[in-house]
Amino acid sequence: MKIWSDKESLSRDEIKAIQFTRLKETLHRVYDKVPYYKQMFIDKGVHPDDIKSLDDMHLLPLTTKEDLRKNYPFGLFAKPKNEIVRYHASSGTTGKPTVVGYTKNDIEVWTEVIARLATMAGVTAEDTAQITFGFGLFTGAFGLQQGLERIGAGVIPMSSGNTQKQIMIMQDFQTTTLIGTPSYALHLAETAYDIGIDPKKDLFLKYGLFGGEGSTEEMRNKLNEAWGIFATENYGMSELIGPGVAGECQALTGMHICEDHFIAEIIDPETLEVLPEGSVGELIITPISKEALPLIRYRTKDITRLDSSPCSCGRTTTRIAKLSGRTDDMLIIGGVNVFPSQIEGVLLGIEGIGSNYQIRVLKKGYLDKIEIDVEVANSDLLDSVTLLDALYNEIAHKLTTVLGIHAGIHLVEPKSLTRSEGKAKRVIDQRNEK
Ligand code: DLL
Repeated sequence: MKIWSDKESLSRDEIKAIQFTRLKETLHRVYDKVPYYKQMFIDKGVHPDDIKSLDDMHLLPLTTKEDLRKNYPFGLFAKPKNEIVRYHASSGTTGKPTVVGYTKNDIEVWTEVIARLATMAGVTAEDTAQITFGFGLFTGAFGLQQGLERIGAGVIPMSSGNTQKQIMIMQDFQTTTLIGTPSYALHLAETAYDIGIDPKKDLFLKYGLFGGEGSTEEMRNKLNEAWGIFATENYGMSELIGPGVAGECQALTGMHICEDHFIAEIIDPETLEVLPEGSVGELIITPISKEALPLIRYRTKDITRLDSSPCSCGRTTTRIAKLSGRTDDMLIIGGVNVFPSQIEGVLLGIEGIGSNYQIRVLKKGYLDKIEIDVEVANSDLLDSVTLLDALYNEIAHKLTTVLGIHAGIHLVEPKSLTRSEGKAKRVIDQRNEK
């Protein structure tokens, strides 16, 4: 399997040397060009010159989304407007979005890292890639497009929505690579079957490159099964670059980080202490080649662990394990901490259940409670009390034994829950509703 860049298979010492040089440049850039950062460094009692090795990174301040919000829209930019060639923004659920900017060189780096991820996933110049992320302020679509074109793949910029038309184009253009969120990819597959197209027989898909939202191994299995593809996932975030921070190779041993452009750490989200490799905690990323919007030790709120053991693909870069959730989406149900991803893992592993579910969090007295609407795979099941009972009991039993939680379960008709065309909203918080 081809490796796109020789930067992906350097020795650990070589990678660290590049990281240190670029980190120092980045520290000076923010200190000299971004007054807000200079003040953060002063408040923390640290100067760029105090950082003598990567091991000193813990001395540096952490950056949060709140810092970006306070500086809306361009306050953290380290380059003047005439050097910014692109803007994107992440859709904040409340208030103003988080704005990010790119210089020409930032776009070049972005293109390069996506070229690496696409190559890792198996895509080549022979492939035709259909992008179902929305083209717009969201970073997903543009990011993938640039990198896929760089490796010579043919890009179909479908954008999101128009689900039936997506299938028609997929068939007529002989799309081999599907790009989007895992939840939308499943919705697309469902629509294909509905209109009488069997993706495995009637389409030409080989690869699925998914990202932008969490998904479990069970979800990967469903995607592979529905489409007859080899699904990989990739990770990124608007503030850090967009997609392109890390991606899975075909060995599926975690997502290889483009470490000559990003330094990853794991911290304990409570104490903020850096944790040793292998520990589960919050992912902190420092982009080290960004010109327009350099960020120092950015708190992603994503929960995972790092692994730099060798990978059979030949890349030597550290890998991010599949995310277990975000620090802000953890639910506490009857005193038990649970992530929506764990609930998904249980549900999608049960036969007879469709791929869609909705978790509602409610308040019962002083306690939080969850109710889960779960689609059955086949509506005939809803006519048989015995089968329904058996399915209900299996879900309840697994949620209790595997996760230790009790949940209200409602088995509902196939395709009755709302589908998303981008990132699925799996949890609805009804705690403050009267
Ligand atoms: O979602 C960037 C992206 C687009 C990545 C397309 C991959 C593909 P944001 O909208 O800023 O950027 O959302 C970033 O999405 O902090 C994670 O919580 C989540 N996320 C992204 N990729 C994954 C993944 C883009 N592979 C937020 N697994 C991140 C789990 C993911 N969560």
